[in-house]
Amino acid sequence: MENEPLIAAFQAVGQGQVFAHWATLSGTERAGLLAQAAEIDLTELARLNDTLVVRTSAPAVVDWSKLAPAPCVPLPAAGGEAGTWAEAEALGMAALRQGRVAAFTVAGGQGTRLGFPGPKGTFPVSPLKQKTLFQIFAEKIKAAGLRAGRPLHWFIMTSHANHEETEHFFVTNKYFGLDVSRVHFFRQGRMPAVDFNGKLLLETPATLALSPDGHGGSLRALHRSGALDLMQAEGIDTISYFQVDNPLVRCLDAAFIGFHLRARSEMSSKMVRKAYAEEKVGHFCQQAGQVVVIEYSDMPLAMQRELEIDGTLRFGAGSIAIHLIDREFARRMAAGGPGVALPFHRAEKKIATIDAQGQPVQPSKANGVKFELFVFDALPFARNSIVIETARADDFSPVKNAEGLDSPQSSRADQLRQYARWLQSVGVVMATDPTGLPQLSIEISPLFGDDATSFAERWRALPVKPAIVDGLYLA
Ligand code: UD2
Repeated sequence: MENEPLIAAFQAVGQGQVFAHWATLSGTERAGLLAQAAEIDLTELARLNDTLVVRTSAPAVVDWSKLAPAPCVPLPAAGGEAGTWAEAEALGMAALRQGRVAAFTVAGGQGTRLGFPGPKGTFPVSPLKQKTLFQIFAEKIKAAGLRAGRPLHWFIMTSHANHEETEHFFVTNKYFGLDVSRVHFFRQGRMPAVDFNGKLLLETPATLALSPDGHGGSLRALHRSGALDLMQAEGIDTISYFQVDNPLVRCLDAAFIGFHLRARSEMSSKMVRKAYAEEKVGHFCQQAGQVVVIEYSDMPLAMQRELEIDGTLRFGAGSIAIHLIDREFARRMAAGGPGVALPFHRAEKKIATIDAQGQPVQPSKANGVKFELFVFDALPFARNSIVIETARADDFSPVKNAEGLDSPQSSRADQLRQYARWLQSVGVVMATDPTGLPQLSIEISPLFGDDATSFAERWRALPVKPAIVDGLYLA
């Protein structure tokens, strides 16, 4: 054991406990543990322990007095110029027709809050047909491709824990009718977890406790997996980034793409007006001339509650984790280098580990720290970053919790409300409650219409209009 230089290196920095059960391990187990240990950058770990775990050096602080709300392009309904939006839409549509834009879903999260054991994208969410999140995105991407006159590419980031299951799900479902050669999966990276003293935790006597490196790990995973090179070879220069938990997302939104390209932005974002001050979304702010997102957990509550003269929230631009990312910007961020690295964040978690005897321990409260990268931390590095407004009802209703806010029930209701609005906009009389929720259970496939305009076109073209009854499915 002493002859193994890697073990000596771990012992030298006080992490020798990783090899505490070495004597009991088989040859294969030893090789596996050494391979995992070799993945760990001990210098980086020491820095993270210093800044985020035992906090011997002060963490970077925001100068709150200099923080301002970020400028945003308002929707036409909120004072934006309808002509500019139409121009942006035409520009974005042209880029889609040229095949310059790919959809990108980050699906490496563990979905712990939802309490669903499988990959989150395989969770059924649509009101009638119980389509999964992945199927809804697949159909939206297919619809966008049909509109663009060419099939579009879709990149999906998985984690070590859900990669095989995710791929298998697509195979079983025949890729939901998408061109197989245009659906690409790749795994995100992993980071080790530590206890509150900065000691690396073991998951079993022969394996470290490793966890996904956060959605910000997507930039380096895009690079490492060869996805960026593939995009370049395919003439894709713009990545349409969204989270796996949001069935309402407009996966490839032409107007958003148009604004992004026109501004020559390297990374753009969509925002919704926060529904209430304490809503759990990040805030788009401006700091030293750059767009930054300050998480709800980091911004003082008093600031979250600050009002403008007109009574609206001052920091009211909420981040819904929808971005457009320039391919070469992603490459630059992935390469890192002095001053361009994303910072790690500290997440206190319950981490399955073992005791001194090697027996499994399932903690009932947080017993350690995981390190995560956030994709929005790339914003301050991006040139010409812009933020545009989107209508929450047409872009955002995530499934995060088993019940209550952002749950399967709330998202189902939001999908039904959207169908009702689309039907009402073409003159169908449909009873709803005061929140716009119809009493009927219906569903509109993205392949029939994936926004109000495409829905209206298709509806008007129907020679015979269907009766609006419970169980109606428009496909
Ligand atoms: C995120 C944002 C929040 C708001 C909200 C909108 C952060 C810290 N906060 O909150 O500001 O925009 O979303 O819904 O991001 N994921 C991976 N790999 C990982 C971790 C996460 O792929 O290692 C994916 C995950 O599958 C999901 C997404 O990232 O699609 C969001 O992850 P989350 O559920 O941790 O984010 P949340 O709800 O805390």
